[in-house]
Amino acid sequence: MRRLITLMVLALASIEAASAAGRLEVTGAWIRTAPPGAMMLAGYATLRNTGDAPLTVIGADSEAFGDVSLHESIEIDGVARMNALGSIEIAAGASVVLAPGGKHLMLMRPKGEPKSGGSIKIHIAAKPGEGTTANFVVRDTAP
Ligand SMILES: [Cu+2]
Repeated sequence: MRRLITLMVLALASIEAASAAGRLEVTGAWIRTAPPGAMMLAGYATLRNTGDAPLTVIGADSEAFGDVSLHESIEIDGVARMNALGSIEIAAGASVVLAPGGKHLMLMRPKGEPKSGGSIKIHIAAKPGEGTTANFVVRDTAP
């Protein structure tokens, strides 16, 4: 009986952890292919806050890249530039789209060559909770 109760407590604890982690939903995740030897790629996805409280995306990381950061493309006087973003706020129930020409994941120093049709795991960190790991499909063009 004691063993059963212990198992139930463990089960409840893991449901709790899953709901905190599950508040960030990542869909349509993809990485644009780059010429061989490129040291910089970009990742895109729709980030949705399925929770009932605001969520802050605070960064990202992947074993496939030396560094992953949050970026935004902007145009100033007709010149395209990129800014690093410290974080991205997502209101309860809202989505933020990472797309070409806008916000994106800057993927630096790939370890190996991302090939079209392959997929790469990227962890997106968010608070509260632990964020989510998603499979990013490597593609030549936008889906
Ligand atoms: Cu960038």
